[in-house]
Amino acid sequence: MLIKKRPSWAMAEADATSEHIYLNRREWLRAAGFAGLGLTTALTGVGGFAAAAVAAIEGYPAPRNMAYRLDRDITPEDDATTYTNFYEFGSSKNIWKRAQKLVTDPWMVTIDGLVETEIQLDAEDLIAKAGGLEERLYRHRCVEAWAMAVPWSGVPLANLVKLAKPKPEAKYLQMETFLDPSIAPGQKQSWYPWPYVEGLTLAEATNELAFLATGIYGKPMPAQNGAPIRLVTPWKYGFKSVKSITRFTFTDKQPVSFWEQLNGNEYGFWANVNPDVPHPRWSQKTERLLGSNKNVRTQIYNGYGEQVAGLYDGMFPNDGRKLFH
Ligand SMILES: Nc1nc2c(c(=O)[nH]1)N[C@H]1C(S)=C(S)[C@@H](COP(=O)(O)O)O[C@H]1N2
Ligand SMILES: [Mo]
Repeated sequence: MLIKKRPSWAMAEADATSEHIYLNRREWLRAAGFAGLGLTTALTGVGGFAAAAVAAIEGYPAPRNMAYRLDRDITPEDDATTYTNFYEFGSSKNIWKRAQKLVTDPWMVTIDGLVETEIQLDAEDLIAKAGGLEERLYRHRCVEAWAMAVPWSGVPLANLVKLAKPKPEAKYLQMETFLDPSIAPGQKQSWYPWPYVEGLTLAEATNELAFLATGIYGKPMPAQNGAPIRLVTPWKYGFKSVKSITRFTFTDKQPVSFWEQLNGNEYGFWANVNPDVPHPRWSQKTERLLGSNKNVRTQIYNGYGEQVAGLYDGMFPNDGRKLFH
């Protein structure tokens, strides 16, 4: 999970934006008080680790992990925070004002299912225990063929998996959004299978790219982008990146996601980005960049094949499309 080398799509040192703190991985581990410790050691040594992590989580902007950079400009903040998909607040892109009703502090999170001990804790404690914040630049590709590139702050999802101590039978991690129709008008629309649910295999959840984001653009996450914690899986279509998570359930059954329940022919479990597998109703060859509205070619696994292609070796040899629709 730690970074070995710069992936092929990452650019040289001086790209991306200016105002953020640039630290390499070793420097930020030192800044977070982990110098000389493997992360595993840090996670198990609860006392000293917790203190260091709390100190690290306090400051936005979080130190940028330079292993995750971009080959394109960062999307203007205004575009990424006002053009959002959050069906709990309505099916249009323009729900950001309505989403401000979401109260995200305190925010109780449950970790349950096939784990050694089920736990409930506040999102803040969870993030502190999961290692403190870092910032990563990731591309994001919605299945609707728009795309953005944003700086997320958060922790690797693998750290939560480690904390949760899943039992050997656990094969999947299911994640669930809050359910409260009194603040989220979309949830009064009973034809949707609320709450929003998504899932990953444990191999995917512990891949280095899978990220639990708590912030964006160097600040705490705005409600409309999925405060206080949301998933980010940049090699998959955006709908996998479930927002405002309240429950992480370890299970031996493949989760059936919100969109899969609604229309399994269009939105499958895997949903890996592939320009050569069209959505049943439109092409996935290109994507429109929020902000500039330029169209660029879509890349397999959204350009993250080096990190994730190995997860899928030998699966569906006669029907590779299953991984991508
Ligand atoms: N709970 C929840 N999570 C969600 C959605 C949603 O409607 N509800 N929309 C998904 C879709 S389709 C996309 S593209 C991304 C959008 O993230 P953004 O609005 O922060 O760009 O969130 C995903 N996570
Ligand atoms: Mo999406």
